[in-house]
Amino acid sequence: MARFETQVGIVGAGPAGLMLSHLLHLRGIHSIVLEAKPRAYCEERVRAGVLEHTSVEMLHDAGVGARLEREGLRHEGIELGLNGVRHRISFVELTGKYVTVYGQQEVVKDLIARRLGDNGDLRFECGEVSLEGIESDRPRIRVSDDGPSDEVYCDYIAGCDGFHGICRGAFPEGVLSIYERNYPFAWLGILAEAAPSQKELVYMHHRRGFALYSMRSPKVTRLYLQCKPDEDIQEWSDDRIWTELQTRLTCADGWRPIEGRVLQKSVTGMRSFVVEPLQFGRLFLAGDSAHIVPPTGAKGMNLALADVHYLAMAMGAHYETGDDRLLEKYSETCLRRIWRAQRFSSWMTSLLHRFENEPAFDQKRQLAELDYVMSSRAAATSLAENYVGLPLDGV
Ligand code: RFL
Ligand code: PHB
Repeated sequence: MARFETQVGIVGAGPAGLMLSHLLHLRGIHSIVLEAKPRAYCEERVRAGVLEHTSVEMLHDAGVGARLEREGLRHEGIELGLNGVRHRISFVELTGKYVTVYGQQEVVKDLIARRLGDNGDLRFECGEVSLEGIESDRPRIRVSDDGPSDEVYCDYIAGCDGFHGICRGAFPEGVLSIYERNYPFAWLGILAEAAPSQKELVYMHHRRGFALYSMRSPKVTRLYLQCKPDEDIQEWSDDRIWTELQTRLTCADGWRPIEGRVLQKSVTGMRSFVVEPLQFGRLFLAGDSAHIVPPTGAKGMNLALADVHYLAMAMGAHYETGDDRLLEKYSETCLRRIWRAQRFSSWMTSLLHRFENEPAFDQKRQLAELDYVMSSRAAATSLAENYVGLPLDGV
């Protein structure tokens, strides 16, 4: 059995764990990151694509924004569509801000490269992890591989291990309150080798179900279709996917996505989920380990980055001045932003998806809501302000 010492033990090398490790390093705080999967898996997993204005600034300020600056696609608005008619919402005009399309795996690659460049301690394929002594002032992470287990002694543990991780489960029974909602649909997503046929994202409400047109680069598009929650991907040939995408996305003015080779396809469930509080003893949760939003508002990765921004600041105050007030308020500070993002994400989801078996009244109300957002500057400004991201100082 080997014994390691660090200030902060971080479980998970997704955007939350890696960014936390980097932000702590900038403050002179040592961390060890324990990741179950291989490095290549973390760097290739296709997930989020939209970075809020706030997240872009955070990455720049932390000195990890150079490639993002060069390769990220600046989007000054989005289009909302209703049965083939599009309406543009201009973020720049309504808020003075914009978002950047840059794949989550690119953020992860940049952070891994930077941590390793700074001699950071990242342990991929770490084996099975369990937590001990989170109520003591020297909690431990036990790591068991084939041989005898290792122990990582820490001042604090950060649970950045995503929704299916183990850290949330390490809270004693009865401490956590769970708030959740499941949706009666999922997203079938594809990555296609096809040039974007227009510059901005299109969120389309269609009578056959929601569709989203997005992209990753000047050569790769990313598209999603609302589907059944238990949809079998095997039943979706590439032809069937393209036909359905064209049916839902083709617009009255002739715009349609360009087709290309399907590089990857998957089905993602939709859920809203929050646990409270985010901290118990010396264990702090951040990112998807504490909350999930449906992807319609493009908030998940951004929330993960905001959590660790607050956590690094709070740990910084502890080590620099011995002031623990920010650590004590960590959960409350994050939850305010998390609930605002939950509100926005569930609102965008209910605005744009088709809810089968919904009373005719609610279907009419939904169409009136879309009409309102597409025709009122006040309503469009509210959408834009939330989409580009609320300022971090204002929580
Ligand atoms: P992650 O990225 O899930 O990383 C957690 C890491 O922890 C590891 N792990 C463990 N390691 C050690 N021991 C264990 N026992 C472990 N258990 C797990 C995992 O291997 C993994 O490497 O969580 P994190 O860092 O909190 O980041 C959250 C984001 O990944 C997530 O919120 C976003 O991807 C959500 N999301 C979107 N967010 C956006 O901000 N904008 C978007 O446009 C957007 N689109 C999306 C999305 C998520 C999607 N899917 C697939 C869920 C689109 C989709 C389709
Ligand atoms: C994506 O490009 O993957 C994406 C974009 C916007 C969303 C969700 C996902 O709301």
